[in-house]
Amino acid sequence: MNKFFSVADVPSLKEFIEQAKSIKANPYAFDSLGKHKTLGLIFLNPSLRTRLSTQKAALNLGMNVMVMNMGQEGWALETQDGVIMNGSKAEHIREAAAVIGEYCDVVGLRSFPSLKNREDDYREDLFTKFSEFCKIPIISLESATRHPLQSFADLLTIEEEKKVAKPKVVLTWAPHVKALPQAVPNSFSEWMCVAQSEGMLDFTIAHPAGYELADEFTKGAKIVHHQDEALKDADFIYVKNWSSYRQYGEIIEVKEKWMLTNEKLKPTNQAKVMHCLPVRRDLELSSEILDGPSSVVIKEAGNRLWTAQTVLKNMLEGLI
Ligand code: AN0
Ligand code: CP
Repeated sequence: MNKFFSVADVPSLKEFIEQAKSIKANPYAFDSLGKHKTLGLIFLNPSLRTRLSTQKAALNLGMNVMVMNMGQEGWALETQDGVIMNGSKAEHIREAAAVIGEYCDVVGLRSFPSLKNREDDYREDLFTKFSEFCKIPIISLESATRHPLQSFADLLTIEEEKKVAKPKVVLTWAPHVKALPQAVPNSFSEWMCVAQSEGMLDFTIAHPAGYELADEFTKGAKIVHHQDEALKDADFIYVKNWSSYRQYGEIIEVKEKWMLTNEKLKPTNQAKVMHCLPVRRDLELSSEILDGPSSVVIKEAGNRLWTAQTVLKNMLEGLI
């Protein structure tokens, strides 16, 4: 494996889940696999979970890790070709990525979308260019359109927590004050659609009109505009805000109340509630749910470690 960018890079979802479970049961089984190998983690945006879980996963495999908050501490990067660099950008991505490739064996990159130009964001320009110029295996730590390490941990959490063979999984939109990327819901939906096609679960998306995700991520999902209808008999509810894809990056006013409460959980099948975090309490998700027995958000965040370790292990095996 030399690229982990989407579910398409995973040879078998079920096999990957089994590997993650086995690593979780025996975290140090491969603690020499990464000896003398260096992971570089490059962040253009903030992070708590992705940064710490990926770093810890690498340490469990015996790797060295270097972390750089490039958005704050690095030179401002020029990403376009053919420009005379007489403005504020001090370094071109061609040199910066190539140099990182000289120091590291594997690299992880986080780069959020601009939410201004849909075509540019969805072309994944930065990720594609970085990958081309660094010439080493690359892991997405959340790109403009996807967050695969998160989705993998989400699927592991569902597999561990499910009480029926084929649980009903619902992704529901939630309110927010800021315009957030579609990366997390795109990616979650993409992974759930593959899991559904392999008979692992049933997948429904609920969002207000105007918050449709791009079709390429939702193939096979049941999509409804009424949250109550979606929540009925749900086994898992995945809560997330995202800004509009159609009216790109905009927040469209929603009159109905979409924040999940204990009252809304009543018609579900004692659903477990998930969120990738960070979450804004009592805006996106009620504190009564976050502090109550339905929430699995901390376990879900904990699982980020085992899924990151699974991805790194597969990459290291490809380097030998
Ligand atoms: C980011 C997002 O929604 O993509 C990161 C989530 C992991 N969230 C925020 O910016 C609050
Ligand atoms: N869920 C997640 O990716 O969290 P961070 O943004 O803190 O890494």
